[in-house]
Amino acid sequence: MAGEPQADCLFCKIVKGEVPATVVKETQTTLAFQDINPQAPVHVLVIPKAHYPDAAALAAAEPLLAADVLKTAGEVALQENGDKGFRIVFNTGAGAGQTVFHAHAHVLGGRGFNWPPG
Ligand code: IU
Repeated sequence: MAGEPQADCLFCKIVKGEVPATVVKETQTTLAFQDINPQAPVHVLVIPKAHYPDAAALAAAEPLLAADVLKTAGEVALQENGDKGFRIVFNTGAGAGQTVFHAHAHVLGGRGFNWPPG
């Protein structure tokens, strides 16, 4: 069923505490933890605790939960990087570079970013 934990999902295992992660913020509906392979001085992943395969599926099924993810992302950016600005990235689909198919926001900060993105 939509939103249910998936046995083979790495981020569901992090939510359940079966795989360790460096958690920087937790809310009732979201979890934020350090990316294991950081691409910037600040690189935090924000996920809904419920399982949706990507951000678009999450927003379509549970728009308020998608908003929770964005809210937590903004709070984490402020917590980790002050008011210096940040980038939120949702890689959506393998063709766009998504490798973990549990919706997640990359919160990136602490350096400059190019536009258009690479
Ligand atoms: P992507 O947008 O699906 O490519 O992002 C997946 C991210 O998950 C990527 O930045 C990885 O470094 C990160 N990650 C992680 O933090 N811990 C892990 O055990 C694995 C991937 I596998």
